[in-house]
Order: sequence, then structure tokens, then C-alpha cells
Amino acid sequence: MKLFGSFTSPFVRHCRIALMQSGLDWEMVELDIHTSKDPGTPTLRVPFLEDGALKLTDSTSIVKYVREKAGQEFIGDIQDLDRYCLGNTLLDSAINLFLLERSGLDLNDNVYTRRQQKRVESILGELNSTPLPVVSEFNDADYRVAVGVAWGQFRNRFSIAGHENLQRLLEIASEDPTFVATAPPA
Ligand SMILES: N[C@@H](CCC(=O)N[C@@H](CS)C(=O)NCC(=O)O)C(=O)O
Repeated sequence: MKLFGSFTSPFVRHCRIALMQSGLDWEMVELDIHTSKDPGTPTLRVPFLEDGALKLTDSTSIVKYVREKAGQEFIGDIQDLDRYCLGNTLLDSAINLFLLERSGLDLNDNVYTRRQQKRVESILGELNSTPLPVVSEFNDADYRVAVGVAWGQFRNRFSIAGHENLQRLLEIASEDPTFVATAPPA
């Protein structure tokens, strides 16, 4: 199967982690969504996946598909699923702000982008208050939060200076070989 995406995207990173852990046959096709004229996905976003006739357009359906195809569990617990969703919302807001700023918008001069910034800070506080996993027991909620927080540090989009649990989460994740192998290029 083929995963389309960039090496800097945290959503793609999570898919790569699941694929590396799956033992399945796959390859990564590098795609710059911002310059591609015909990216091959209706979302105009990465990642997307092709497995024969099957096409998946979102990292959540991709990770679930890969886990289940490999005989592994995606997310069974409702609180883990909610934490995964918080990680997603954090990333969605932070990436939108990143792209809007890159396109020339003053983020402090707009009521909705200020709300997005507030959302990022509020979610970081909430995620910081959740219990820490051990490295051998990372589930997809832990991976989603870890790739999100790591992306925020990589792009300098938010600080985790006051969030000791999130700092510790990244330390724990740094003991995970697939998390390390999928780090964005320096
Ligand atoms: N909900 C999507 C979000 C994917 C997403 O936002 N991808 C970013 C890259 S990290 C993107 O392609 N952005 C391009 C754009 O918004 O124009 C998923 O989980 O796959």
C-alpha cells in the first residue's frame, strides 16, 4: 500500500508509526500538497492512503485501517478516544494558524484566529493533566498527542514550558524506536 504525504506532517507521522509497527508491505510517496497541481485527494491535505482499490483520505481512518489489518487494536476506550480527539483539535488549530500566518495574516488582528490561539493553549493545559503512559504501552491516543506536541516544538508554534507532563511525554516517546525514526527532518 502507498502512503502519500510529507515528512514534516504530524498526521503523516502517526500513519508512518502505525505502518512501521504493522509488519505490512507499504511505501511512502512524498508529496508537497502546497505545490502539487493534482494531489489525488479531495481534501487537498495529506496524508492519504491507497491500498488497491481502497482510498482513505484522513489519518484517523488510515491508522484504524492499518492497526486492524495488522491484527492490532486502534482505540477501544472512550476516554482514550477523547484524548485522541483533543490531540487532533490541537493540531488542526495550530496547523491552521501556522498556514494562515505563512499566507500573510496577522493572527492577533482577527477575532477567530485569536480564538484558535486560545483553543491551543486551553487544550495543552487539559492534555497536560492526563496520566502518562509507559513507553511499551503507548496507544494511538498517546501517539496522537505526542506527534502533536512534537510538531508544535518543531515549528515553534507553542510552548510546553509550563507543562511538565507534556515534556515528560516527549521524553518517554523518545524511547520509542518508531517515534524516533519518524522525527521530522532537521
Ligand atoms: N484531518 C486530517 C488533517 C490533515 C492535515 O491537516 N494535513 C496538513 C498537513 S500536516 C495539510 O495537508 N494541510 C494542507 C492545507 O491545509 O492546505 C487528517 O487527520 O489527516
